[in-house]
Amino acid sequence: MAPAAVSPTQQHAQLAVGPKKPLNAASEIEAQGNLTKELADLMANWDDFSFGPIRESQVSRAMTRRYFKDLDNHAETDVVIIGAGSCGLSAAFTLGTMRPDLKITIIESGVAPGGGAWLGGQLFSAMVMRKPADAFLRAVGVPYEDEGDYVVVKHAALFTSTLLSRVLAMDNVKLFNATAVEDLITRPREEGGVRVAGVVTNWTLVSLNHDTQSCMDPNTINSALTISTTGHDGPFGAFSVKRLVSMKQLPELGGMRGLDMQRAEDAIVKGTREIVPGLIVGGMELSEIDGANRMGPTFGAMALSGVRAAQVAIEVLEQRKKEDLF
Ligand code: AHZ
Repeated sequence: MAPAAVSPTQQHAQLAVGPKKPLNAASEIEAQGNLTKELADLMANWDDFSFGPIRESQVSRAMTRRYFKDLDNHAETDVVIIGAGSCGLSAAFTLGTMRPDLKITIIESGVAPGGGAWLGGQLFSAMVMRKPADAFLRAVGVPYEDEGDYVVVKHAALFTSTLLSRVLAMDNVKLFNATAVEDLITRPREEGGVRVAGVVTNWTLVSLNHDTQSCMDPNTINSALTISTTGHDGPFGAFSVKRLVSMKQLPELGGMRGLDMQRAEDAIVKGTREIVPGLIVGGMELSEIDGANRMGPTFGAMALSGVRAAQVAIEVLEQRKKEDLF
């Protein structure tokens, strides 16, 4: 008899499959595809199968030991990237690849990194990138169809998951997701104004509840350089540039303008720069400073703004090291 928890849909699915010839021998299973022998052996012997033993505290310690070691290690970092959208991840990939000696810390407020790059426009699947951003796809290893002046990735999630997996596999990169940047660390400069010297963080769920609880103080990360890629204005978006205005380091925001693909993409890539000492801004966050157009569902500028942000970061780090400014 089927267990009570089996849903009618599941029962239906089982019936729909109909009687099938079981694949028993590991060699038969392996021959069906490119499975490893190990996995084929497992599939041929479910009766003998069981997981290795575990005690709950082992799971707890396996996670917490690593997390707190990472927090300790990344309390002082070379580069913080705020936001793991298409621009932030492209910056992380470029910087992490070019400078494996740098410690890179990504802070992403969402549980799922990737920002607006899991879908194309209007929730459609395909992602369009205008050339020459196809060079970035080849560097990361994302397949695409060539349409002449632009290329199409069959699903935006293929771009984002491939880029994310390349970034996460890097030894010099740590992603703290579900963590929001709530403020910037600043130091006064002799010439006037401030230098950004790191970020102030909190669990995003805490950040979202400051209005409902008494003060819940944040944590900090000191960084030689910060790259902000928090996207255009929204509940968390355009975070750093809005904060720079409120601390009077920027006079005002230009405000993102209407959609113009042709203009918007060049403007974002060309405008990627250090906005105040210690803070580089890339991606759609820039459109809020510069009053640049939006481009909607074409992502080449996000990838190449990330590449440029990484390049600017390397130049600034070299320059400041020479001037002994850290
Ligand atoms: O969750 C945000 C997203 O993943 C994250 N983020 C924002 N504020 C943050 C904060 N602390 C930590 N205070 C924060 N993380 O930043 C990421 C931004 O990703 P995005 O995809 O929104 O920005 P992007 O500039 O990489 O790409 C934008 C792509 C475009 S263009 C466009 C249009 O023209 O309308 N719309 C989008 C989404």
